Amino acid sequence: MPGRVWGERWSDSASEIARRYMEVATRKCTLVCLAADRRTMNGLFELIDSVGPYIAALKTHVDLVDDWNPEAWAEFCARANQADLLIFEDRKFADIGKISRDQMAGAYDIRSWSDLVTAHLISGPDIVDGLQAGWSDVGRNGGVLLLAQMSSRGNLLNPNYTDEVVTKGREHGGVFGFIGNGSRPDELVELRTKVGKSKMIWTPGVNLSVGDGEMGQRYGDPRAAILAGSDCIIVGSGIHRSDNPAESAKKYASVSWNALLERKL
Ligand code: S5P
Repeated sequence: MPGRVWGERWSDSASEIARRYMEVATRKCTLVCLAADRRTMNGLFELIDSVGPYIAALKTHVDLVDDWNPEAWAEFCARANQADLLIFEDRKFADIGKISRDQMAGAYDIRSWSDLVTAHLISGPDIVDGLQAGWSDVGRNGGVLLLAQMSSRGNLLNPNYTDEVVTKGREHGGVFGFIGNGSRPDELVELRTKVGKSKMIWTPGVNLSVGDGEMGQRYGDPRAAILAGSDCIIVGSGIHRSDNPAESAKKYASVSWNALLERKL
């Protein structure tokens, strides 16, 4: 069934986690990853309970939760698993391989509950091996999303840098895919051409209302992002700041799913 909607992304994918994502997305008819950027554990629980059915993955910033504690976090991850969600820690690792491996442990112990993490390739390709070693240390599998583009204005990820990231990341089995700029569909089309068919592109910087966000965040149309080659829209404020997060999540789910079906035709 996922093969029918995902086409070559399914048939050419060598990543177990990418297949898991495509299966969850197909089961729930949504290509939404919620950026759960709330700063209290209660706020996070409320969010996951209301929008869980309409999203396929949950993106966290574990270090911005004011009242974080290991017990509450374990409960949060258990609820995410019950809700059939991949857990994605957007830690944006950037250090040398060995330190990145150690940073997967530490107080937050990211390796033990994350399925996906983000990394910059600025320090070189060993970071991917370091992060993969982190998961191996606890007998788990995970996937790395490399930042190939960013949605924030004035960022330094120029086209040459993007090319380097894609060239190195495309061949690495530990790379699940790339973060692309959801606010610029034309740039996404180019990114998809460079990446080819077999790896994921996930895109922040999307919102159904027009205009840009705070502090240099740029937004684009979620449907346009999927049609341009994105496999998942990462939505934060558009859901967690709305008056009715469940209704908003449902809307993003249907827009994203319909765009995927349209892309196949
Ligand atoms: O280029 C990027 C990469 C990421 S991962 N731009 C981003 O905005 N993000 C993340 O996506 C950011 O850290 C935040 O959690 C989310 C966007 O949230 P929103 O509220 O602007 O939708």
